[in-house]
Amino acid sequence: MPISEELFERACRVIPGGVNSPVRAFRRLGRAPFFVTRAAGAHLWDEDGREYIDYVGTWGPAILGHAPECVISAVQQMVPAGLGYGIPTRVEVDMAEHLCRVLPCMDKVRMTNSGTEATMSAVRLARGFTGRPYIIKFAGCYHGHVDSLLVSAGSGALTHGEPDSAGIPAEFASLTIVLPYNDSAAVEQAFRRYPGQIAGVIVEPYPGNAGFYLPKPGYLEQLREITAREGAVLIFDEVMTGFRISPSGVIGKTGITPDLVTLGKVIGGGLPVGAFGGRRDIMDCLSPLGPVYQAGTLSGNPVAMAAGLAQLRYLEQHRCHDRLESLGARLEEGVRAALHDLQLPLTFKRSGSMFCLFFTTQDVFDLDSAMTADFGMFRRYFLSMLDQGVYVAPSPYETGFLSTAHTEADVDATVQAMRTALQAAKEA
Ligand code: KE4
Repeated sequence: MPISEELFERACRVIPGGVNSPVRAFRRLGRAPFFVTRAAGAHLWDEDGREYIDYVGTWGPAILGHAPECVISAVQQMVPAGLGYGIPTRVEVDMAEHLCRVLPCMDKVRMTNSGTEATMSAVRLARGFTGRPYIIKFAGCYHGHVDSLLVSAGSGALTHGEPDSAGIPAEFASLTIVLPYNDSAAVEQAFRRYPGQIAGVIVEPYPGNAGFYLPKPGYLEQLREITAREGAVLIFDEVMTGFRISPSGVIGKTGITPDLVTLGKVIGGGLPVGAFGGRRDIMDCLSPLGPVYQAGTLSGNPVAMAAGLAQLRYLEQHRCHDRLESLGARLEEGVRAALHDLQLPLTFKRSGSMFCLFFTTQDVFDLDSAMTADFGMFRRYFLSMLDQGVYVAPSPYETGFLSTAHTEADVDATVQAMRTALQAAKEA
């Protein structure tokens, strides 16, 4: 028996589903997940010695590839001084100043230990700042496993058919208004229906948890205009897109300024980090200054800060986003040529280093259109890619990520593998 399968059997006896996060389980793919032993650059190695080109990248953090030298050495320098103190440190100030400099909408920022903590805190802050009860989110957008936001959620919840998790009382969910993404009329209607009662709107500005797709022209601008007019807090959840879509995320790419932004993944360099920040008048409602309580034993952990800051500084100093765009364009060109040659008009979406191949011929711009994808075809494609040594996200409702560690040879080999995998998926 392969070592990964042995490990998975052991894992399933002591960890629910054998995994510490559901989307890792390969549940609907008909095989056990592989267990990784080592990762470097754009490549992974599993317990059975197999090597993979990696397009999951720890679900986003590995923008420089795995174990980049700049992050490793920053951690090695920090660790001898201690692993954490629960006392303020210089590196937390350095991180906060970096984030506030790069993201002009961020007057102040608070660190957390995950994206979930960041979105949970941002939503509580919006309610505390406005004194209003309701929050708008969008179907298919995933903001972590926050009770009030696990309603029509994406990512693993969608993959496993639990977009509305058990364990969340209807009373909690009743204060969450779920609307279709890319439909500003629906947002206008919600504000007419709940005048003066909506605390905020939280949105993945470029959604990456029902596959990856993009806002229609003007949509984000309309969200900004409506929330400003209505006095509601606009929260951009850039946990996935922050520092990836551009040097300053979707905010930098679009020039739209939300009131709050949530971050994670890239800003931790691979270690557990999240953050939320924005307008001073809103952020100053947080304890110990104001009445909105939020806390975390390991928030701003110096080792995690050192890792994240090293990655952010490297990104800024080495114009990495030009490289990511160049690799992304090469991948897109190869994919579109393959789809053309195979007479498979499947939908492909990309922005920079984020991309998704949808197993549908319909255009994709919201959850309903993303759900027209054929899961069986995806499964055959995924298994063939894995057999060929290419690891793409084990769900059609996730985003693919390139890193600066991917090479042209990696991309070309991936496109070649896709041709084989698509042929297999098509013929079954
Ligand atoms: P975490 O709590 O998983 O650090 O972050 C939650 C989160 C918040 N907002 C957005 C836009 C996110 O994409 C996420 C987490 N992303 C998923 C991948 N689609 C994490 C993977 C997992 O759940 O294992």
